[in-house]
Amino acid sequence: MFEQSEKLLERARKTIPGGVNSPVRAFTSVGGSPPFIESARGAHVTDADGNSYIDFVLTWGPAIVGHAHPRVVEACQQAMARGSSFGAPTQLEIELAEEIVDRAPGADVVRLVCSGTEACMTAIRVARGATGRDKIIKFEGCYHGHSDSFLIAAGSGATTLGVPDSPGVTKGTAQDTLLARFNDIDSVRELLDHNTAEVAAVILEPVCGNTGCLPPQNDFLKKLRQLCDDRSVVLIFDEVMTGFRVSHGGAAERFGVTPDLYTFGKVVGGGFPLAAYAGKEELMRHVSPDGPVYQAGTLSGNPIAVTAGIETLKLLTPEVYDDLEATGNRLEEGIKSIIRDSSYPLSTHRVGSMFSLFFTPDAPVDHDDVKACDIERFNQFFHALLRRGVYLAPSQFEAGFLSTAHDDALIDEVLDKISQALAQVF
Ligand code: KE4
Repeated sequence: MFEQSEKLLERARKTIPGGVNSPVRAFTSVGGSPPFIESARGAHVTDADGNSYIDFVLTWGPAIVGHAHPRVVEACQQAMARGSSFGAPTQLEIELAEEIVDRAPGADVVRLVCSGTEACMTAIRVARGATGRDKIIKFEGCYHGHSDSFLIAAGSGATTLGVPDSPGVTKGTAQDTLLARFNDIDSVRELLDHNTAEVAAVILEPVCGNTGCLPPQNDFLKKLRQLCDDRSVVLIFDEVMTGFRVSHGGAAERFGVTPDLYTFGKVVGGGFPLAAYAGKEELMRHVSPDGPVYQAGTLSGNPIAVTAGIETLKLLTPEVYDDLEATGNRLEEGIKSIIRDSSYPLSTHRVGSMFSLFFTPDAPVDHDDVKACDIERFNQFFHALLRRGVYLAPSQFEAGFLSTAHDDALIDEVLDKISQALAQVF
């Protein structure tokens, strides 16, 4: 079933770390070797052995209108014929910036970059530059890309400083990152009390997507907003995953809480290397050349990527979000029905068109809960589904995504395969 992919992996390992250009693709956590994908269209991807899969990874979120949407392909082909990059301002960048400002509550100014990592790295630089403070608070289980300030593990005590979570990250960097617990407002307040006036920003995924899909609970975002206001701390929503996915205006619109700064990625680039940071005028005017906070990029605002982003957002009308909500609900209700009928120790979370099936009976509230899942059984389930032609994210700690190409028939087919795969592993 995977002969060609296995050969390609062996060859790839010779010249690329782990044979992949991003670690999660290597299937390290689920075991086995990854299918090498050759093409994708709509809700399906096809690998080097000709196996076709219903795709719930959607290149980790961007393919919300399905892979290779004809409107996006056509627009990018035309843009390519006009030249791929100019290193100069273009009207297209204004159009995308205006669309982001129009959608994201409280966003006045936008800077386009090439990756979510770049967006998040710069957003905290803006907060630090604007406040003159060094420390940031992030949350265990939230991922904001691979810049040093975010590759940090929790210190020994609840209020101790962070420690490096990767070789190459310095202790000095780690000490400026504090770790709180998602959905636990007291853990944030405690860090702020112990680090009075040193904290520039709190950054979080408003809906976690990097420890499975974990929604905010008990008005967590509203309480966080109030706490940041009370302490004059910048609140940053990392909406690289949720932005323009969980609603027309992202999580900020869905949950009615406006951050001071945003980061966007994935959907906003329509599958091309494009991301953005954005936010309030008084903060974003600190960014060079308006202000002294430096950030730059050769391919920032690249016309092909911007074209893909614009075309994707044009397709994402309010009605389309209603359709995505209905598709997500169909999948969620189907999974809940399987859990009810089988009594398997499973639970699920969904926010809009992102979801997770957790191998624990009580729906997780935070990262610790997800770490307590039956990971081994998830891994068996993952492979049982893959062999049935359903491609979930290869980790219990990732979220699944739906697109406009996932119609009811596909959802019903997948629910049947989920039932079969669960029966195989329990
Ligand atoms: P990139 O640098 O990978 O474009 O974005 C980093 C990032 C920032 N913020 C959030 C909320 C994110 O989810 C991400 C990247 N997400 C992962 C998937 N969990 C990308 C997949 C990968 O690392 O290969």
